[in-house]
Amino acid sequence: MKLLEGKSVLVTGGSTGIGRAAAIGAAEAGADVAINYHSRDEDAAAVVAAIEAKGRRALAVKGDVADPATASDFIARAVAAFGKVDVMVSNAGICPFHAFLDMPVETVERTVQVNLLGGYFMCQAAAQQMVVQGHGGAIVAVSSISALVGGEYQTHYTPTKAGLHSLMQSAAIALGRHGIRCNSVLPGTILTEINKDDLADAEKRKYMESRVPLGRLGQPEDLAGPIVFLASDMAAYVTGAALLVDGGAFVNLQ
Ligand code: RM4
Repeated sequence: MKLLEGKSVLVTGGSTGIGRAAAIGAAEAGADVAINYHSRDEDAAAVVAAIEAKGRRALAVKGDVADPATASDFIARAVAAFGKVDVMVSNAGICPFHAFLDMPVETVERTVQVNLLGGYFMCQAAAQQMVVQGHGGAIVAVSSISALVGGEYQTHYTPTKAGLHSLMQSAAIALGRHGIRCNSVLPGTILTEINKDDLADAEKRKYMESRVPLGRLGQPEDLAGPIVFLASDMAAYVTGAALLVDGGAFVNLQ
């Protein structure tokens, strides 16, 4: 029996990076998977093909998570395709690295809208559907090590990741009576589109690598197992929790 056999799993920001790895990992674990994506049509189609190649049903729905209507549309389309929503992986996020003192207003607003409000609307819409279905569910937010530590060029971003972590804690309380579990993963530095430019600086990349006890930066696939676990019945008594997936970076201070 696979961990997510027969489940309907939704992933936001599913065309690349951690979202893509979570979507394919969920399909490998036996789930039908719907992805939301913002703009990369070809990448989204490739994820759909990868899921179908595993013998599972797949759906890609385009939309900007900053718009609350995207969440209701995504849920409705997934229900039309698979009949239900069992798991929401709220992953879509941006991090336009920028200094604090001259951070443009639009950059702050967009980052909060996508990362925090987008996550809020998606999790809320998924929870509403799960409550109607009446058989519980699981929500996994892709927060970050940045929920716990700062970043000089991430003053707009770290509060959104702390916010997602906090959202899972409050939602765990609000939804426990419905059998809906809410947890977050806190990835460290994972090599994806979000930090490609930032890590193009060879010195910075080397420094970041040197901070990781396991000796390497993360790959998106490093998140698939932890996300599938939290989404699955193996984590039936886990809610309101946050799981660092950072190669040990967070504890490596002294
Ligand atoms: C993470 C952490 C990583 C960075 C990403 C964008 O939380 O700060 O180092 O690459 O955010």
